[in-house]
Amino acid sequence: MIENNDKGVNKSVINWFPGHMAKAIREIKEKINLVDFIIEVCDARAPISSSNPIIQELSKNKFYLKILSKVDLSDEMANIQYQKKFKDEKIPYLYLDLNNKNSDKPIIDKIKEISKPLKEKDLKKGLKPRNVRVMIVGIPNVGKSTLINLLAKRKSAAVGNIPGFTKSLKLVRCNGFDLLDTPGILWPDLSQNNIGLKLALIGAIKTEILPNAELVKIALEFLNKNYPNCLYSKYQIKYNNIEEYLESFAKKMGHLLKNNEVDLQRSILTILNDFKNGRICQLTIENLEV
Ligand SMILES: Nc1nc2c(ncn2[C@@H]2O[C@H](COP(=O)(O)OP(=O)(O)OP(=O)(O)O)[C@@H](O)[C@H]2O)c(=O)[nH]1
Ligand SMILES: [Mg+2]
Repeated sequence: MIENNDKGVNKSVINWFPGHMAKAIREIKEKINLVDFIIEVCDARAPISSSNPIIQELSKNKFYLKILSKVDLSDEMANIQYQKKFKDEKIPYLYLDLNNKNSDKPIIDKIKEISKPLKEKDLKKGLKPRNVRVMIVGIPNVGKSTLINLLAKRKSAAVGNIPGFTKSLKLVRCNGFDLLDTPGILWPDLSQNNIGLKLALIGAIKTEILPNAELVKIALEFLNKNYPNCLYSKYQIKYNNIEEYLESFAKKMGHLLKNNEVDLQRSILTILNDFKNGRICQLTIENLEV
């Protein structure tokens, strides 16, 4: 039996929106008038669902760049489709692996290109162009702090593979830019288009509050439908149904309890971790249907 923590996939029951996020949004709103430029970091595996409508609203009247992080974990064919969409919609974007130290140059070039009018305005007034003030925003765990460190070329911001790692706003100065790191923020209603589930599967929501038994079923069915060869080559178990799969998985991995019964909770967490850390295959989950 899969133990269900009785949260099911009834998304309204899950508290996606902990108190510290409301506080973070307040702080971001307070500081937004001080910045010229918003970089929204989204996850390339969910390029639409990982974009926060609150940020879209706040970015109006600011220079804006969308960075799709974790390109190394995403489906290359899907990336091409979404790049076309962003291009058609005239949304400035970059697809990047933020852990690659060479990713800094395209970002710096793009910020300079987009914020050129600001520099020209200063020069016209006979002033020395001031630092471009950039606020880095996005949902939790997408790589905002990683991006700051990449641009600053030092560990200025704390990075961790746990959503909600950054707790408060932090200013980092680096050549020509003032960068403001912010805590990851979600929005209160994630129920539409399975957004909450997608964000949970890519690691933007704390595992502890999730209905993991339901999520693993959704993850395996999604993989079996969209990336069946990857799923099979990763674990070499044929997918028929969730109960059988988890049972075989636990036995194969030696996930056993003291009484030799299978430890399904351990198997569930292993699969969900492999999924979110890109260890099963490069994938894009925007078209998730449940
Ligand atoms: N594979 C891969 N991992 C990345 C990339 N960018 C960030 N990460 C990893 O994602 C995890 C989260 O990175 P952070 O920079 O702490 O994310 P954040 O957006 O600041 O997260 P919060 O502060 O919780 O909102 C870390 O383990 C990073 O190494 C990327 O482009 N590719
Ligand atoms: Mg952070």
